[in-house]
Amino acid sequence: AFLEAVIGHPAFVACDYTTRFIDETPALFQQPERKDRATKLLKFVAEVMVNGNPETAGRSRPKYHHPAQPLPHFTGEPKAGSKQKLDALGADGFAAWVLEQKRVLVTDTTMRDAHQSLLATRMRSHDLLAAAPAYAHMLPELFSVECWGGATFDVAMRFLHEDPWQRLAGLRRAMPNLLLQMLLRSANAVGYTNYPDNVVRHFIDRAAKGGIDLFRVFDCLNWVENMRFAIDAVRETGALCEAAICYTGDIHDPARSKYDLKYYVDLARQLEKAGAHMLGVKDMAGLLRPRAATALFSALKQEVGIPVHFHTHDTSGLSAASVLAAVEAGVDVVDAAMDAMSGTTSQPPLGSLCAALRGHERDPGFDPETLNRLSVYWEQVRDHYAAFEADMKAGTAQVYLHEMPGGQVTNLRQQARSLGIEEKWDQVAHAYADVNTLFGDIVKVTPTSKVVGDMALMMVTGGLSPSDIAAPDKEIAFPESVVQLFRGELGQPPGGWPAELQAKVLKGEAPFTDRPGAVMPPADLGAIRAEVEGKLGRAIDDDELASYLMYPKVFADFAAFGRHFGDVSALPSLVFFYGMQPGEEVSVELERGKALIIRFLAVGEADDQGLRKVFFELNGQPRTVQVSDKA
Ligand code: 3PY
Ligand code: ZN
Repeated sequence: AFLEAVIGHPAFVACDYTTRFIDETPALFQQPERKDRATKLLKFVAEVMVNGNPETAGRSRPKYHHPAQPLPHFTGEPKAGSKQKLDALGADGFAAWVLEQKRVLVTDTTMRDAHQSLLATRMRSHDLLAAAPAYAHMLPELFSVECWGGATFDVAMRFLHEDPWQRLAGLRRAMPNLLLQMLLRSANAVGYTNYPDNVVRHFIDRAAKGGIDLFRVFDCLNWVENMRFAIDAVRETGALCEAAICYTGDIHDPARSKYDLKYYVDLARQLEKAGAHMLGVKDMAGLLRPRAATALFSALKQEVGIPVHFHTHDTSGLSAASVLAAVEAGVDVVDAAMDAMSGTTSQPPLGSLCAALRGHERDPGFDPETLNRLSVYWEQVRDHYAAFEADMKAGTAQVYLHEMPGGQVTNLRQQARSLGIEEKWDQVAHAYADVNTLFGDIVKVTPTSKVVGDMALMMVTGGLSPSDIAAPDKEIAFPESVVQLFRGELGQPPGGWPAELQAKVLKGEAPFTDRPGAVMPPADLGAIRAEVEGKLGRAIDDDELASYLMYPKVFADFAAFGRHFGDVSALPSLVFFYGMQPGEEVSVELERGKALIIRFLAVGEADDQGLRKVFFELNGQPRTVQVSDKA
C-alpha cells in the first residue's frame, strides 16, 4: 500500500519529482514510519503477553479502577507562574523576589522524590505527563515541580525503557508556567561515580536546554570543593542554582558534635559564597527534629542572605512537625508530595500541610479541593504500581538509628529480601549504623549511602561484627565500593577518613585527597560520540551522548531495545507492566493527535518450536505477532 501510494502520487506519475520528493511530500513517508512504530509496539505488547514484563514477574495485575473523577482537559495557555517570574527577573532577581514573599512557597516532589522513595522510582512518563497539564492550569501558584534527576534518569532507561530527555521535553511543554526542578549529585551528576568535569558540564548544559530551571545541587559528603564546579556550570546556563546542605546527625546531640549548628551554618555561608542563588537543606533521611528545625532555620535565616528551601522525608512519621517549625522560623520554600504519594519514606503530605497553615500569616494559599483532585489522580495511578510498593506500613523512630535516606530504606529492604535476610532487617539497620561509626560518621546520601549499605549487607550475610571489620589482623574482602570510597574517589568527609581502617581497606595503597574531577582527564567527547555512533550505526544527538556518558551500558541496552520495540513510553502503565486482557482495547497516542487503537484478541498455542501467535486488531485491521515462549 505504501509503494502504491508513492507510485500513484500525482507528482510521481507526472515524473514531476526531484531528490527532494521525500522532503516535499513528508506525509507519504510518515505513514510507513508510523506503521513501523505501531508494529514494534505490538511486538512489545505481544512479548509481555507471552513472557511477561520481568519488572513485575510473579505479581498479579492490579485491579483497574477508573478514576472516579478524571482530571479535566485544558485548552489554552495556563496562567503565568514561577517560570515567567524567573524569565522576567533572571536568577538573582528571582531569588530576591522569593525573599520578599510573606507566604511560604511550596515545591511538589510527587514526580521525582515521592515515587523514587515509595515506588522504587518506577513511575512512567505516561502517568507523569497525564498530570502535568493539570499542574500547569490548576496550580499556577506552585513554586516548583521537582520532576527530574536523582535516580529517575537511570531507572527510566534501565527498567522503563524510556528516554529521560523525552520525559523532560514533555513535562516542559505541558508546564510552561512552572519552574521545573531537578536533583543533581554534583560531580556524580545523576550517576553513582565521579565524572570528569566536562562530562558534568555537558550534562548540566543539556538539562538546562531541555527545560530544567532549578538545579538542586548536593554532594554526598557535603564537600564544598566537589560542588563548586557544578555550581558554576549551573550558573553559566542562567538557571537557578540551589546548593544544598545534606543534614545528618542531630545538632542537639553532644555525642554527634561533628554535625552541630556551627557546622551547618559554616557550610551555608560557604555555599552562598560559592555562588548559590538559593540554599537547600536536604534532610534526605528525615532526621531534622522539630526543635532542631527551629534552631537551624532561625540561624540560617539570620546568617545567609539567599532564600532557604527545606526538603525532608517522613520516615519518622513526624516530618510535618519539622516543616511547620521551619515555616515558623522563616524558611522560604518547603517540599511536600501530593497526599496520596506522601508519608513514610516520601515527603510529608502537601494537602495536610496547607490545611495546617490555613489562616496562618504564611498560608501558602492553595485551594483544598484542587489539591484533593490531584491527590485522587495520584491515588489511582499508585494502584498500578502496587508491584513496587515497599511494605513499610508506619513511621518509625528506627530512622534515627540507621539514618538511611528515604529512597534507600525500601531499596535496601528489597536487597535484603533478595539475599534471603529480610527477617534480619533489624540487624541490617544496626549494621548500617555500625558501618557509619566505623567510617567516621559520614553523610549518607547517594552514592555514599550505597557504599554503607553494601558494607552493612556484607556484615549481616557474613556474620561479621564491627570489631572484625576494624581488627588489623582479620582479613576482610571489602566490597569494591568501599575501597573506592576510602581511596578518595567520592571525595573527602569533614575531618578525613579514619586512618587505621583506611590503611586496612587500601592494603597500603595511597589514597588521594584532591577533588577527583581535578585529577581526571577530560573525556574526549568527539571520540566518544564517534565510538557510540559506530556501535549503533546511526548518529546520536547531544542528549543521547549525555545519557551514554552517564551510563554507557544502560544507554546501549536502551538503544538496542528501542531498535526492536520502538518507543514504549506511550503505552498505558498496566499494559506496559501486565499486557492486555482479551477483548481489551487501548488508545495509544504516538504523537500529538495521532492515536493507535490496539485491541487484543488472544494468544495462540505454542508450536513445536515454542512460537506463539498473538492476535490483535490495530485500528480495526487484524494483526498477528509471533513470539518465542521462553517458559
Ligand atoms: C538521590 O540522589 O537520588 C536522592 O534522592 C538523594 O536523596
Ligand atoms: Zn529526598
